[in-house]
Amino acid sequence: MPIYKSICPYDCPTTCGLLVESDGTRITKVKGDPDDPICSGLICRKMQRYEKSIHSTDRILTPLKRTGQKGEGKFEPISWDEAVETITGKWKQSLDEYGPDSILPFYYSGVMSLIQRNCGDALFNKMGSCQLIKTLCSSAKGAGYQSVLGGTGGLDPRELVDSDMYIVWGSNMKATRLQSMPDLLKGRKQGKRVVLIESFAGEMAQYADQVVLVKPGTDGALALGMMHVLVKEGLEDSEFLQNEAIGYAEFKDTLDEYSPEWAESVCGVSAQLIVELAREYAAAKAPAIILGSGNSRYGNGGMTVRLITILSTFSGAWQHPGGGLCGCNPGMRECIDSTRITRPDLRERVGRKVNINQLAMALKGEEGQIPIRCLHIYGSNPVGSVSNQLGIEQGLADPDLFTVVHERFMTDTARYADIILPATFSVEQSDCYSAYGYCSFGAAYKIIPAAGECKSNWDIFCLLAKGMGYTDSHFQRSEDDLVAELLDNPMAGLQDITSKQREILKTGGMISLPYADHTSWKTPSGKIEIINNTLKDPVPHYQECHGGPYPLRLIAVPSSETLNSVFLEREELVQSRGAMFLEIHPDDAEARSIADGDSIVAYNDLGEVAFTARVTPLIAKGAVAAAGIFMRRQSGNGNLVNTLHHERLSDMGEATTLNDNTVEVRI
Ligand SMILES: Nc1nc2c(c(=O)[nH]1)N[C@H]1C(S)=C(S)[C@@H](COP(=O)(O)OP(=O)(O)OC[C@H]3O[C@@H](n4cnc5c(=O)[nH]c(N)nc54)[C@H](O)[C@@H]3O)O[C@H]1N2
Ligand SMILES: Nc1nc2c(c(=O)[nH]1)N[C@H]1C(S)=C(S)[C@@H](COP(=O)(O)OP(=O)(O)OC[C@H]3O[C@@H](n4cnc5c(=O)[nH]c(N)nc54)[C@H](O)[C@@H]3O)O[C@H]1N2
Ligand code: SF4
Ligand SMILES: [Mo]
Repeated sequence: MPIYKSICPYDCPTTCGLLVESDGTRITKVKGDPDDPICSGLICRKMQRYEKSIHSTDRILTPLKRTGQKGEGKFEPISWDEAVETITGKWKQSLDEYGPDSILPFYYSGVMSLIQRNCGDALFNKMGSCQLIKTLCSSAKGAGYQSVLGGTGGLDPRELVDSDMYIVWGSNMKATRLQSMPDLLKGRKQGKRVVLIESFAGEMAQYADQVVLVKPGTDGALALGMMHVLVKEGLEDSEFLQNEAIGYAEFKDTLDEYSPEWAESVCGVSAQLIVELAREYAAAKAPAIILGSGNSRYGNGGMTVRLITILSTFSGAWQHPGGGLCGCNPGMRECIDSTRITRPDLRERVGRKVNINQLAMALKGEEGQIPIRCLHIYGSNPVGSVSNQLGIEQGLADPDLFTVVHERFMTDTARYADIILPATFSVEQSDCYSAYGYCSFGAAYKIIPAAGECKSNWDIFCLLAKGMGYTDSHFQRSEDDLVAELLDNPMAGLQDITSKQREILKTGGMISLPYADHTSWKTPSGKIEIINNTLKDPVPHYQECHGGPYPLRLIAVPSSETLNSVFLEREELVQSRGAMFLEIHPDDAEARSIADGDSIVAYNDLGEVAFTARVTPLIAKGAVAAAGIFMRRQSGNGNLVNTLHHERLSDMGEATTLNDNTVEVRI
């Protein structure tokens, strides 16, 4: 059976290369590509049976029109002609009656390949519609890091082989950074220490020499406490900081107030442990902090990441191979010109800005504001993934709202659509891929024809553009033409690649790109910016998260079995993930007479969610954690964890604060 190169399209830092076996109409087998420069053939369990998803009998195969109530999930098949006519008819009417700000495009990370993810922008730019601020994931992390190191590339995980100590700071690497686990395990065998700083250490505790449990949203206090110790004991690399950083002297003076005892009172980690951790960190020559995104999803998330980034410079670790910070911005140079996909030049007016985390608020609208009349969702399942589930459902149920969803499966969001358009899988389309966690880039081409009447996002937007009467040549090309154009007009990141690598991109596969230079500071000043005068708070300091009035801090973490709403069609993965669990510390459980396995309810001012209690000492006291996104039908009362999430934003990056909510729990 012929074997083709392909690439994993999902929202995961690795963007693994795949070998896909196909008879020309069906995919029969999928495995990791051993020649892939990143994963070397190691892929997660989810993608090892990718063909089960592609050929699932639950797939939506034709355009559908709603026949029941919104949310009920009753639809009937219609032709593409009818679908396009209905949608463009509604858009034209809305443009005439209310103007372009009544139309909201909504997408996020269902598909991460570059054309299929971003191609709707060109059409909505042409239309002049609302503009979505896409900050559902880790924008606070990016903003915090950049405020100190600008565009300086962080460590590529492949550089971790040279580190001599690992601080895994809020990352469930086994679930979300699988390809770095072998290096971590090997390093540990060689005697390199692994310290895990977590609010919920469930899956990673077994791989760490030391587990430090921190109260959610307080890592900034821990970082400040450690820097206090470094300075007090003269363990910081003051020569490096004086030469390479701006504001070191001024910041150093402020550290006096952040004693380990103060830090203990904020983050719950004992002062003694903070002192030991700081000494251990300073004693290592090339320690790597492997930073997840969890602790950035707070009202103080930008500041937290800023402080951790500053800590990473304090012992001069960046000067040594393997030392520094991993998890932020490894590939620093653009590979392709994304404006060839998004076409900002087609936009003639600035549209109303809508933050993705505030969908419920936008649909509700305000007095005097133009109402959102048309919502176009693709590559996203906001009912499960965006804050304030009940508010979003209320908005989607509005009879005056016309909703289109491009989907592969009947998600809880698709159930509210007026029209559903059937979407393709990665093997049924062509595209370019850029890994966000590594220095790598790839291209993969269509292997099998689309199932049923499914179409790629690109093809759908071209059809809709035609239906709108837009004659721009952009909308008349195939996605293969666009892939070729992008590769023929490379940006700086691809300019030095070899002819062999160029050939790989033309035929399909991932290529490795050079690591960043970690000591050439790509900041406006050319230095590490400990003090940054462009910020509201030039001098970094401790900042509280949003918090709330309820006694337990709720965090919503990724599940290792699924990936956000992707793979919910896979019975074997859903089964092994199990019920909707809420992890709770034994002391907090006992105080509420909760036993392991009890049915419990978590609640706050936004609503109530039914969970099964899992009592574990691996979660910080005063915290509860819910892993994974579920379907409404899998939940005891139809409510998912994001029912309990407010729509508040982070301090930097206008990002989600989905970990920054409080609840009470009862039997
Ligand atoms: N299997 C799987 N893989 C995935 C995903 C998935 O859902 N499943 N999601 C994908 C996506 S979209 C992304 S963005 C990445 C996810 O990337 P991350 O968000 O980095 O996810 P995790 O690796 O689970 O790390 C987050 C960790 O932060 C911890 N945490 C939460 N709050 C705090 C805090 O205040 N302090 C500290 N120290 N820790 C805290 C949580 O307990 C959790 O273990 O992974 C991607 N890969
Ligand atoms: N409770 C909780 N909430 C979370 C998270 C969490 O861990 N827990 N994680 C947060 C994070 S980090 C992120 S990034 C967001 C992700 O949130 P979203 O971007 O909403 O991602 P998903 O929930 O996975 O929904 C993606 C949908 O896209 C569809 N899809 C996949 N490929 C294609 C395609 O080619 N075309 C089209 N049209 N559709 C496609 C999939 O079937 C899926 O239903 O969720 C956030 N919300
Ligand atoms: S989900 Fe992540 S680990 Fe799994 S194959 Fe895709 S990129 Fe690799
Ligand atoms: Mo994400």
